[in-house]
Amino acid sequence: MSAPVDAFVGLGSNLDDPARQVRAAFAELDTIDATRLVAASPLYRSAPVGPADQPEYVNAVAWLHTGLEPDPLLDALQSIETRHGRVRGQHWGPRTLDLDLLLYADRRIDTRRLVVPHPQMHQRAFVLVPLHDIAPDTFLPGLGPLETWMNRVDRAGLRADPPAGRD
Ligand code: ROI
Repeated sequence: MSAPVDAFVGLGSNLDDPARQVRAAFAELDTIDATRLVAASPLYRSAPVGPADQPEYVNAVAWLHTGLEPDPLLDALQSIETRHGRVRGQHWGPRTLDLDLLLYADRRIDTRRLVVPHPQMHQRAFVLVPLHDIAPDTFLPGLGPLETWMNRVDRAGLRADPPAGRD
């Protein structure tokens, strides 16, 4: 095991009480071996990217400190997905829980299994906005400051869950 590093995970669900899936997943991320949940972003409702004939998503981002290397961390994420009843079906289809490794330390990784930074993260408001909530100074290796992408991304279709301004 190596010295702990920062890693960021994108959470998404659009089946079987999505907000419950995402909240439970935060707690499970904190139980991964040699890994601690540093921060959990607010939850957002987002219109589906990809096929439109599926329910809207709940999305969020988790900040982890982990002593695991990327591959064992990915194994742990996939086992949490499986426990949530994730079935790999239609490409870009609905899912009970999706856990994407977005960022791992300041590394760029490109293997058969894993591409980090996550290839579409800089174009997706449902990733950028919750990431910015918990870690605004983040730098995306090979892509530049998070702030730059925040200013470019289209936020239509994304809204806070629960909506702000009510208590
Ligand atoms: N769309 C939204 N809004 N949120 C997601 O998490 C998400 N995940 C996916 C696809 C199907 C691409 N669309 C999504 O995997």
